Amino acid sequence: QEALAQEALAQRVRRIVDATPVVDMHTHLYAPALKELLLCGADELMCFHYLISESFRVHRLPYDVFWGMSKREQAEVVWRALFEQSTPLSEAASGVIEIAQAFGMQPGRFTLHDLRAVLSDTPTAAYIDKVFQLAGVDLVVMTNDPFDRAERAYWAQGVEIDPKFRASLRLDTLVNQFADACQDLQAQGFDVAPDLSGRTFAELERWLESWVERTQPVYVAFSAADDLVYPDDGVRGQLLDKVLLPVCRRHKLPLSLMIGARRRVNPDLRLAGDSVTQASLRPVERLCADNPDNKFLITMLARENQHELVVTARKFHNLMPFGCWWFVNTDTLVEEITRLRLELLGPTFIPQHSDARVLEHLIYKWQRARDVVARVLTDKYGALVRRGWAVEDADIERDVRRLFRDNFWDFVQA
Ligand code: RAT
Ligand code: ZN
Repeated sequence: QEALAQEALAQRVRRIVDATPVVDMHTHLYAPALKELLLCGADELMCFHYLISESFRVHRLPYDVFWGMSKREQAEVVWRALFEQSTPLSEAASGVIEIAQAFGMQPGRFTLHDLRAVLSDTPTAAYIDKVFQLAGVDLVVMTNDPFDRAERAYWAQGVEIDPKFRASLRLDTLVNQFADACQDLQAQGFDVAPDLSGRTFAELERWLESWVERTQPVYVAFSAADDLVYPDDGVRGQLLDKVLLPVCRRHKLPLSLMIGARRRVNPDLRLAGDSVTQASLRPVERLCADNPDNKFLITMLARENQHELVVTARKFHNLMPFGCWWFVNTDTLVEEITRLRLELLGPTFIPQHSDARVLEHLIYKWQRARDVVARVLTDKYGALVRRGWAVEDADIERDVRRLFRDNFWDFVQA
């Protein structure tokens, strides 16, 4: 009897989770107006840096040999290593199988050639719509870097952005490599100095305001390793206090911090060469406490930081934990983190973002996120029912909408 009731509950939850469209609040996808920056198709999928790093453990090619190949050849090397010489068991490799299945590939075995045939390597409007629909996503947030020349050129032309794509301003170069940022800004005619003297702060504000105006972002972001300090009278602290936080306050924009990425631990792997580190939550605590009129979206890369992040969110309502990022975006850890968050915060967090770099990633990343969220919610609702609390479909709908979209939008608009 009880098993039957639990099964019926599981089906109700699954139906609602599947039917609720997602707002994907952090991706590396670009609106089609930004042309070649929007990646899709089989070869791009194979050249995803998560798969590249896994493939090196199998093919063991010298780095320069691999990087000297064309994208098509690299894709073939990765395919051979991970799908022919190995069973695609990892999170990223098995994701490719889910994408193929969503596109109607015959179950069984398929080749890279077959995959190239079912996926498109041109992101036409119809193809984008199809992928969004298969993924159950209706809006994605891009990661827009004002220091990326290719991207900057498009924004300078005054491109028209498809409303399914919203911008976020990613300021890693400004905050983490200020000397480089300064050179670039000087070349663009801003009167800034690496020692922050003279008109630097006013000019940085003018620059940031122009990007807010141009891109209409939903938040401003940067990533850090374990070196974030706050309060901080160094360069980063002053940039925060005198430029980023005031501009965010003025436009009611959250500041998103992605903490725990130790960059270029193996530079030979390029994008795939970054690693993880635990970080202190003290600076986040002080940021939230000292800047009550700012809002902070926080994700952390280390598994060890997840509990402390959730506890910090209990203390500060201007902190919104989001996503299970990169190395914690695995079936096991997403489940653990989602349970932890639900048990300590109720449905007041953002369980996942996709971090999609290739359009079709949306499909498997959200399929996986839905699987876990449905599993955890079914378990928690089942316990409530057994304890004598009725759970209606309308309750489930409200909770899932919050988790997949409203918590983000309400926070952005607050
Ligand atoms: O997960 C990733 O794709 C990483 O390469 C990073 O880009 C990370 O998500 C980031 O936004 O820094
Ligand atoms: Zn990312």
